[in-house]
Amino acid sequence: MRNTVATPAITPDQIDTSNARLEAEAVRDYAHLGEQLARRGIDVEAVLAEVMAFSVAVPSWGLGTGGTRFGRYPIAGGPNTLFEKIEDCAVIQQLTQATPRVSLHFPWDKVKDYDELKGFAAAQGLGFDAVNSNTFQDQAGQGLSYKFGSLTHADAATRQQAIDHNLECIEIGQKLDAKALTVWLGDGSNFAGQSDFTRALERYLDSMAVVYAGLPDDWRVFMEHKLYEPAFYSTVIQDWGTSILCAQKLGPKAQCLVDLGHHAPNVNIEMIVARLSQFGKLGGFHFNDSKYGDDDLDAGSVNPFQLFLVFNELVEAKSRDPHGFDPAYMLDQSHNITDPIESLMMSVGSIEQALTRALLIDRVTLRGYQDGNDPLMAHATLKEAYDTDVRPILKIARLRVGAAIDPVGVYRASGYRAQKAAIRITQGATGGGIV
Ligand code: RM4
Ligand code: MN
Ligand code: MN
Repeated sequence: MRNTVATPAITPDQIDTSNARLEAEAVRDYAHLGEQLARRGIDVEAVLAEVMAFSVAVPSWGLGTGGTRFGRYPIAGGPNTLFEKIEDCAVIQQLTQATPRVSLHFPWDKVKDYDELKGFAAAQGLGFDAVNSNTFQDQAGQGLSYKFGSLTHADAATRQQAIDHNLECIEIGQKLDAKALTVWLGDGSNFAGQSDFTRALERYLDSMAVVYAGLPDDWRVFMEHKLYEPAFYSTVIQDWGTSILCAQKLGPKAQCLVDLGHHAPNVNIEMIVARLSQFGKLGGFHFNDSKYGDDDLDAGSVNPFQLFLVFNELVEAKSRDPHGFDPAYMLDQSHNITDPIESLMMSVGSIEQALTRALLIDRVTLRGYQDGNDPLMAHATLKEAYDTDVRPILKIARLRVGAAIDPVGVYRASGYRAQKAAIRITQGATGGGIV
């Protein structure tokens, strides 16, 4: 069921008119696929139910044209304030009905009145996901600089400032009914010898223990590892190994967050997912895609097979622990040459597609081939699922939840961005964007 909002930017009528045009074909394709899947022993309605229940959070910082460190190309009608970003998130939610939560980043998203913000979002059918702290930049008027680190800084007062910021994020998050804090920190070094690896990690653990102690009972803290950048010689939380060690040390509320772009090229990320979930430490996900580094490209746009393999592990983990396994799914992308609303909606589709294909894997047969040492047929079992065109399932799922069968088509036809261009100030193309 579509959740109805008072004054939607895209009217239900616009969605229904477009759906009415596409429905008959989608229904036929779905029936045909259902028949094919039934021959494979799969109940298409059960798969559909899982796809309909899936949701992923949208990052506030993904709504503006993020750009690269070399520059930005803002679009006319792009959002300037958090409230305008929320408006854009509402469009994504209306058209996909799969993104009911927004992930905020502080201090970027600080506002005067969080009740007002919560009400504004709720009126548009939106709530809030994990809050993100930022100690990787200095803010105007900030007392102490993070140039040489934040939570791991050699100076105790600087560490305290970073701790206080994280505690403040928790406080704000509580006002917004968020249930998790994500900590990604840029701390590291640019020169061999600049930093003592062990002492830096000790300081990290000491700082995080204070942040951890500030978590409400029903909250979690996610530690997001990243191989390099902005530090180019060493990073304190550089990989999942360091991340899980710290999570284990801190306690049960501490878990690891996997951002798909935060690994060396060719790293087996699906295996990292398996390892973290086996030990109950997979807390969350940042979906995006990459070719070389933390490229923040649209999810599934470079390597959809990898995304499918990641979802294979997620579906497997869920089947082992249906009630306990509950990672926070979020998008984390930067859009420089596309309209962020379009990119984010396409990404939601790619993620749903990967999930759907993973749900088609015949796990009993796969296990048989694995244990019978038949690598070729084990792989063929995965490929059978991956090679299935699941788009009819996605279309029917959208239809049933009241979303648009063709979100980008309805969005373009609505003229939303042009309407916003008439009332929003278009920023100049200055400065670098999010890296
Ligand atoms: C980082 C990381 C974080 C995000 C920032 C903006 O590379 O992915 O999740 O908060 O970028
Ligand atoms: Mn991230
Ligand atoms: Mn990143």
